[in-house]
Amino acid sequence: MNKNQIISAIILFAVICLNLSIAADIKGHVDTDANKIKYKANTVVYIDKAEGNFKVPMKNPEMNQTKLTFVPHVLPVLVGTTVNFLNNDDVLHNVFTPDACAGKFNLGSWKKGEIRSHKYDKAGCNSVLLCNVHPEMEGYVVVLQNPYFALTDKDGNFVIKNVPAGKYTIKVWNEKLKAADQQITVGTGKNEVVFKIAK
Ligand SMILES: [Cu+2]
Repeated sequence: MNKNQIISAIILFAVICLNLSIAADIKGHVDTDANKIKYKANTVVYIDKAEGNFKVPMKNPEMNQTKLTFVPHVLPVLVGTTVNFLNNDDVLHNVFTPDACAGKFNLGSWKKGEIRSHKYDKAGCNSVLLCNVHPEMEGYVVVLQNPYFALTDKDGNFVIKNVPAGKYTIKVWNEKLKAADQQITVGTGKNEVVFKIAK
């Protein structure tokens, strides 16, 4: 390499490093009408599509059956993730879903302290979880194409961490309510989004 080639290579390397390092958090909240504030929590906010090869978490996320409820009520996961279903109650529980995109599985019934698992391999699948022992039990698994998602807290606040710079469509999923998609350019400005969720 001559001197110019070396300088070019150094500049190229610096530009690549700079690009890789530009990532930002997207912050915001969901708003709704006063009679629907309970739906502010458990809303999934997510980047619709992002490029990259994403790794599922080393440790399988857990969906618990505790005091006759699914905890968390809503579990967002990256496509390819295996979810562990753990019974924490003294009674038998079952887990099944009638949703085709999740494979209409029925894991059977099992007792306290035991875990059964299911792998979610279809992005865009929003599936309900039910228990055939307790018809009132209901939970959800939301399967996403990329790891840039967050679940709102009880006040509707969320933070999506470390989103690479770029233009994205950002969406919400809620068990009952909807909101219009929005466009966001990460890497410039404040990276804040407010969604109004409604019927
Ligand atoms: Cu049950």
